[in-house]
Amino acid sequence: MDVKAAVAFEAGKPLEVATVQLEGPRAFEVLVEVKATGICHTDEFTLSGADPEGLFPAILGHEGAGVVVEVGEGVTSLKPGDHVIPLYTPECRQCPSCLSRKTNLCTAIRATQGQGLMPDGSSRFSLDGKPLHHYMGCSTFANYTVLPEIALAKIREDAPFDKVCYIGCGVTTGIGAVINTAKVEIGAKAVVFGLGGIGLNVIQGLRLAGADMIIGVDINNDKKEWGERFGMTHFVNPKEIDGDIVPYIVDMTKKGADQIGGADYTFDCTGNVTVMRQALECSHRGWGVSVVIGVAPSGAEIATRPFQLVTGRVWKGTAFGGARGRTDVPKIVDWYMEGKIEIDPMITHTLPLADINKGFDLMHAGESIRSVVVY
Ligand code: NAD
Ligand code: AHE
Ligand code: ZN
Repeated sequence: MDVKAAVAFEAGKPLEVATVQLEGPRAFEVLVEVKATGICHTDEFTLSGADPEGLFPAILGHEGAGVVVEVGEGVTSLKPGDHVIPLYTPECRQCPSCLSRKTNLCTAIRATQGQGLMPDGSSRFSLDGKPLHHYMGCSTFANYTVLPEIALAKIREDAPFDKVCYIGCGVTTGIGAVINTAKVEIGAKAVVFGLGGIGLNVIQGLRLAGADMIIGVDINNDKKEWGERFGMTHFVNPKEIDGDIVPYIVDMTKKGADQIGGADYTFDCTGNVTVMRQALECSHRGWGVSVVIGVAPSGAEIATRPFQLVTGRVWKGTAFGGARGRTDVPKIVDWYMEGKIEIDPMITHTLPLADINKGFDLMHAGESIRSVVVY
């Protein structure tokens, strides 16, 4: 069938909206009509050419929501008409990783997903007979896409697509990093570096978890009001303080008898490896946990003095907030529908597919939190 897609032909070039061809679902695959998709910084990261796994030409997008149109042979858990959220971290419930119960990083289809292909090693998308790569197993910058059954979370039908698409990445990543990865407890002191589409969800996750002190750090002062809107208690612009941010934050967190200082939990939501080091080093001696969420460019590496770890700080990372998509995503949709978490105010811009590049421009300019394309 012919579908409308924003194609990434080359790294560093704007997307081009085109009619491309999509093959129907093969065994254990599902054809989905995408109703809405968010634009995440990771789409920009791959489009920029900084992603070692970036492949071109490709149909990017991994933060969608839509409706099942057709199911391939052998599909048992979904039927036409079901409302779904695509999962770049699938949940097969059978691979050693899923069965370990220690990680959400299902390995069933990761190898082909990283090659921009469906699990059988082929692409469903093409243009003029030449294959186009899938992206993160989702390719939501197209109004129809094909995904493996294990990469779709079935969600309730009254949830608005143009809001819950954000649960496909940003919301789940931010809230999940707090709840699943850091396991933040009531009364904790936390620092969030980077108050964009992910960082603000970390902040609302910290509010949900009952953190006492939530320090937000961003180089853009406009983010102060945004952070406060979701529960941030203190704001720091590293460009506006004297000296290094690490002792500055350690000082801020000193309280009563605890004159060592440092946060119980810190989160990097920037993808900047210098910031990742600062986040680790301003966590508390003996027990501080620092979670890397940001995705760093090809070749970038993190560094710290091993003494930072010897003295009890823990450096962790999280993908998709540690969430098991088919199990957890429908619950997060319920939290949104029940008013336990907020999404609407973070969706600052809604665009038609024809204007998708404006969404990237708004992100570059720091003017959006999330732009959502509605088909
Ligand atoms: P965004 O562009 O919306 O926000 C980034 C924020 O970081 C901006 O507010 C920016 O001003 C701030 N910032 C940049 N440099 C900074 C610095 N040196 N110090 C402090 N603040 C700084 O991006 P986003 O969509 O929120 O994504 C954030 C990061 O998370 C990206 O690297 C993205 O690729 C990554 N990500 C990871 C996962 C995961 O599963 N691990 C999921 C989604 C996104
Ligand atoms: N391909 C990159 C890494 C990109 C990356 O880390 N992706 C995150 C999700 S970001 C969503 O916005 C992720 O889930 N990683 C786990 C995985 O299996 O991809 C690289 O550096 O090679
Ligand atoms: Zn994302």
